[in-house]
Amino acid sequence: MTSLAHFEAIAGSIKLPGEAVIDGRLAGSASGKTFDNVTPRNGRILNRVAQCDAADVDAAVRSARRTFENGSWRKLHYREKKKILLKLADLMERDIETLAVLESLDVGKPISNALGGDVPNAIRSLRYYAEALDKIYGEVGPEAPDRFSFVVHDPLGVVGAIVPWNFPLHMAMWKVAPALAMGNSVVLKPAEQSPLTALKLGELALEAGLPPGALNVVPGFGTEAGKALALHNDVDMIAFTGSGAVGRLLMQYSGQSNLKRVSLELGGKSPHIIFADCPDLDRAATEAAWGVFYNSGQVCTAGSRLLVQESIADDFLDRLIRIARKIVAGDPLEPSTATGAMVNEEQMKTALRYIETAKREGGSLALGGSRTLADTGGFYVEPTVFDQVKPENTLAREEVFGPVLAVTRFKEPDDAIRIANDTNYGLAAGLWTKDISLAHRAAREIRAGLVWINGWDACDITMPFGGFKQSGFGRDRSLHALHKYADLKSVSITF
Ligand code: TXE
Repeated sequence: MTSLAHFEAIAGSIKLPGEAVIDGRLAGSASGKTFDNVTPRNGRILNRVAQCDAADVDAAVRSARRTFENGSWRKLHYREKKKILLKLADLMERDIETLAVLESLDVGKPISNALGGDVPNAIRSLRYYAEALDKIYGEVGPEAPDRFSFVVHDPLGVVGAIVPWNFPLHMAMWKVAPALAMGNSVVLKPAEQSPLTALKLGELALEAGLPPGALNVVPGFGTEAGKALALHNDVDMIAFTGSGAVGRLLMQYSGQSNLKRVSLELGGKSPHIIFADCPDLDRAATEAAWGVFYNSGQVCTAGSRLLVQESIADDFLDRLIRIARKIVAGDPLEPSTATGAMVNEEQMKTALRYIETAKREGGSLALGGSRTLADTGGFYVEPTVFDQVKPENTLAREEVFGPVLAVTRFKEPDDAIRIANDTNYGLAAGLWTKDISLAHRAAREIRAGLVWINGWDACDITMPFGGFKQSGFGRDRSLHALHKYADLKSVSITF
């Protein structure tokens, strides 16, 4: 069953989604324009997708607003809301292989990751918020002799979700599920590199019985569809995952339009610290390797800065490189493939440029460093490790978003904490030590939204996810994310 032929057969038989989902209907863009959707697997065009612009976005926002105002979703009994969202999760489960193949083709990620990670994680997120929506209580204010006061969570209205291409379905679900669970209507703008699973999600939502307009999906370019959504005067919030550059624009668009709320999950340059008393060097080396090479390094929490204490550095690097050598790039649809392609030619070229810069700045290339599988026409880069990277070097400061690890050696624990914090970012950090005091002290002193001790990427839907500093603000995941999609209303009854 789980062979390349099996997944190629699925890929060959699926009707690839290419139409927007607006007001409960599938439709091309109003202008009739489409864009080529290319697979990084081999650089070929997969299909043509509706190129939505301001007119389509406006139609989607109007529909979302109508649905919000008429209450067909917002005022639905919580039992019904829950039933529909859980039905959607069941339909995703039914179509799990299709969704996984779409994700693998669109992004170039190994099918084993899509099938074992992206899609089940998205389903889990949806179920979590579906199950949570009838457990949200308001508050009762302090008792007063002449007044009864209470606080309720009111949905915001129309939420625009602008999402990236590295985990397209999963990132979409982190925003769509809590926003819908709170009673909002949503307009989802997938990344132009990876629109397929979002479009399929829009179709499945209709099949599940979500009222027309509750979830609209407008594929298109950031500068057209994304900008129009973020500038729209009838959108109450933009929930975003993507680059810092676009995050800055979104805050400007908010100021230029209706002061809509903005939540930003931006990138990182996350430090992964190995102290000399690391409890398990092999496990730490495995997690340090996968922590940066998973999804070809295209992960906002990638542990792209390895800080290793000098006394164990040579030994640790040997172990890490032995593991990394086995992470060989291959066909994304082949079930045994360890790592796939980068999302497009541009991202590949960016990674290769950073590799050249690191060489120029004196980094010592310990593994990889080149494009691979070029004969396929796809966009593959070898897992790459640079030793002797100085904290001030470009590779230690800028997000590559590719399979490139910068290794820096440190002497004392305090040096590691200082170097870890010497960045504009603050998304994730990891550290390995047996010393419980050091673990707690470092976790407290490191300025990051996620700190993992003795295990990288201890991610779970129940724990908030988001950044400090220029990694953004606002949280995905957990009940905190639900509250992000609501305003607090204070109601007082005077006797
Ligand atoms: O991101 P963009 P790109 C980082 C990573 C990567 C870099 C560039 O470092 O190398 O960003 O990737 C939409 N108004 N991350 O260029 O442009 C766009 O259509 C409104 C980190 O792909 O930020 C897409 O849907 N929307 C990251 C989304 O923004 C606009 C994940 C993200 O694209 C827009 C991705 C505009 N003017 C990239 N311009 C993470 N935090 O995980 C673009 N978009």
